[in-house]
Amino acid sequence: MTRYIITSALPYAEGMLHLGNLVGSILPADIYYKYLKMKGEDALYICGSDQHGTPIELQAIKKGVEPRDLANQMHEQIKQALEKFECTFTYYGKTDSEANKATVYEIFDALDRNGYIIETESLQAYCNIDKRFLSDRFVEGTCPYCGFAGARGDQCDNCGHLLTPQELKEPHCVICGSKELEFKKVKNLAIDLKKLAPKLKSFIEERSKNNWSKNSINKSLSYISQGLQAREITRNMKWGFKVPKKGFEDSVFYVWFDAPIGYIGITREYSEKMWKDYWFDEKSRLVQFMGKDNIEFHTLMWPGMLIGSDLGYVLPYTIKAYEFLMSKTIKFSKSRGTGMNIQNALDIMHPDYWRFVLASLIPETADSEFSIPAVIEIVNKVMNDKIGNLVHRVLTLAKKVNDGKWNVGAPELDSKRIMELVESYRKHFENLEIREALKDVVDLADLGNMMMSSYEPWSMLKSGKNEELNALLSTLLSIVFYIGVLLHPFTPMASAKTISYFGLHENASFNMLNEKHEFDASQKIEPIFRKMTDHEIKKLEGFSAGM
Ligand code: B3M
Ligand code: ZN
Repeated sequence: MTRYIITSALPYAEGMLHLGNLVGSILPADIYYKYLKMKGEDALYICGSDQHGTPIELQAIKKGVEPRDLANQMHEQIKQALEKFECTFTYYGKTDSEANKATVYEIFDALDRNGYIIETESLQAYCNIDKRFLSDRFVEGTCPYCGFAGARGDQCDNCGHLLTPQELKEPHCVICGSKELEFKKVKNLAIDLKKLAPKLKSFIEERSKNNWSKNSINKSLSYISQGLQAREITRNMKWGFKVPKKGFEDSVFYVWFDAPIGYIGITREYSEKMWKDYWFDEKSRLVQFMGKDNIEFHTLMWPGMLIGSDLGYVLPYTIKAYEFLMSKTIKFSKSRGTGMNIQNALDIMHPDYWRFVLASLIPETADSEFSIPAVIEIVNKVMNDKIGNLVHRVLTLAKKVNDGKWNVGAPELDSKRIMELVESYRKHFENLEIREALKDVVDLADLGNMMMSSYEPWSMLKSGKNEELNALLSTLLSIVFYIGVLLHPFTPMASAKTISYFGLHENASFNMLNEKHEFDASQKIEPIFRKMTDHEIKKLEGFSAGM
């Protein structure tokens, strides 16, 4: 049986996540993982906190605490919030663990042994006011490629180009704002991506057939054709894993070296016993979800590390990168720590609602716009009017007719159109088109609603057309049952509630579709979704941009 390792980009443990972090990697990964489990696949969902890096060190300095304490504390908060969001990680670990450290050292040693680690001499920014070296992210300036004024020293958020601080025009220190920067010579270790380029090129050409998002293929190939350069993997900082090499005792590994290895380290932390079964099986499918700003690290640097180490780790099978969720009307920014974060979102509505809303807005191929009217529309018109009402009306009617005795779940009896939609849902999931898969569920509800309005079961009941009514209701009940099962990856609670009316009290699975289930008429029929209340809308509006 094929083993799956599903990962989503590891969020920095520097602040509470916002909805963009969720929609751009964790949520689609979680939805896909739930789908795989519904199919009965052998899958792990691995995520966790990216705890190293300078933003955390800096925050700790400002607060006068140890970076490790701060990162662990944030880790707990983020983990809890994500669990409340009904994310079912196999394990949500952290990069600052002994298991990860051991893995980082093994991979580093192997890379060094195999001749892929080279020494570089470069200039590092030193702030004469703060009297410290500044990591790339702590230098900002104007991007030499697109002219964007707020470009960071590692990457331009506007055009996506990777940068070095020296390339920036008008560089300044982010801590104190001064331009009193000096670039001093420092020694670092780098991974020789230039030497790895031919292997990386074939890796991308071959593996990208497995449903990679277009942006990840295009970006990676374009970087390769521009010519890869050695990429530094050490930093002149204190917070991080110490570099185990003579002459580098004062350096730590660069956060982007130990963070992707964290996927392995976290699995190893989860289970010493089975991590190797997944990571060293060449048939394992490593499916990685991330935002588009993380592409290059995952398609070049990370596979470069794995290929160069030659230790037998499985390489990424699918790289799925998303565009961004934007909002003109609602504030959310993690780096600035303002606006609505996922904790705030949970204070407004049950996670099922957010999961559905966000899944409808997953920026699959272009940035998508998140707005207050869009949220209200999806909850009221789609979740409540289309799905919730249908489920409620059909179940209520089923209780009244036939003494509430019904059997559902025999596909041979169901209409072609229903089965087509279920097939389309599976196909979309197999192609990682998650937003489209949700649309299939909505289409199924549309089908049910159309049958309701064209055949009017209530008037059949009044006029005593029992046979027709029974046939109609039996199909409608099937539709409701399928909706209940297929909703599971998106809205686990509404799914559980819906299938509980058919006597099922475990997570939905595709197997359930092949068996007959008796309708449980003893339960009180309650709505699975409802409209947003004025109070909820008011709370949401509290996060309007400009407030
Ligand atoms: N922490 C960046 C981010 O949170 C980074 C991802 C690491 S994935 C190995 O967007
Ligand atoms: Zn400064």
